[in-house]
Amino acid sequence: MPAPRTVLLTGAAGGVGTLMRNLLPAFGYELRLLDVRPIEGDPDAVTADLSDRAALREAVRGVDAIIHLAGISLEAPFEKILKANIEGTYNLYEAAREEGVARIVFASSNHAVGFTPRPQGEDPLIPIDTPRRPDTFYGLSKCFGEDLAQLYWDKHGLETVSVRIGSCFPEPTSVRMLSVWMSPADGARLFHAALSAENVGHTVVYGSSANTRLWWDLSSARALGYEPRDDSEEFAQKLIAEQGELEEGNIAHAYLGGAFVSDPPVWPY
Ligand code: NAI
Ligand code: 15L
Repeated sequence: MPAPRTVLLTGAAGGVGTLMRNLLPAFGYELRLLDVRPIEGDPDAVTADLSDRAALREAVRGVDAIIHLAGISLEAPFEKILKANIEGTYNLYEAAREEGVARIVFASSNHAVGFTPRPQGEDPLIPIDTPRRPDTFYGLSKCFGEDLAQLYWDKHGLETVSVRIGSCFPEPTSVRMLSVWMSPADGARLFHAALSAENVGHTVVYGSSANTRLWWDLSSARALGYEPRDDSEEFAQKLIAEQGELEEGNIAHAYLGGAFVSDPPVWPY
């Protein structure tokens, strides 16, 4: 695939979308923005819902690749997840297939494997092929997205990098996030690697910085050319002083997905 230049960024009004629309142009991308919410300051941004197939088809026409962030980003009633994350992602893949888009970078989540026990002590890092264990309907929708990506690669030759993002915020805000944080700058580096690596087929990677307290194996991301530069450790002392270390007996500290495993999920994650 020739290096992509024009990229559709769905979910561009959201937290990660706002960070990425500021950071990705420095890598040489021309971004087309889409969200169900209007985006101030960009008169060309597409305001459309993922249920609007005609609008999606028009939005993807002529782009080289898509970064798909749009959808519900936390746990929600199944009916809402079904519409936005499951049917919405299907609608986007169909539009991409119909318009011949070569590659999608899909914002999957650590919550696709959220019920995986977190490594303790000398335990090995969690491999990328660990069995999926969603912790929520939200995580289940990310499992669907990853499977949809595999199907569209196998059947239609549409490539995807599924990025199981940890926590992408300007700073980690919990002790758990010291392990799963992806700095915005590393996020942009990873999305760039996912857009520009050759012959990715369907590749699944964890999305985080090179954190001292990392829980998972970043080698499939590094194989794309991703070289993380940040480490959450600079925030450790302050967060541990405020919140204490992760306790073994606390269910919200026992699994990769943090408090998403409890019913209902409770902050802090
Ligand atoms: P967010 O909730 O801030 O942004 C999501 C955006 O999608 C919003 O602007 C919203 O208006 C838009 N959207 C929702 N439903 C839509 C629909 N039906 N049609 C069109 N647009 C719609 O979420 P955030 O944090 O920016 O996350 C972006 C993506 O990355 C999400 O898919 C999320 O699941 C995933 N992710 C984020 C993580 C993080 O740490 N922020 C961690 C793991 C995954
Ligand atoms: C996610 O998948 C969410 O979209 C995000 O808001 C965070 O909660 C993140 O996971 C996390 O696990 O911290």
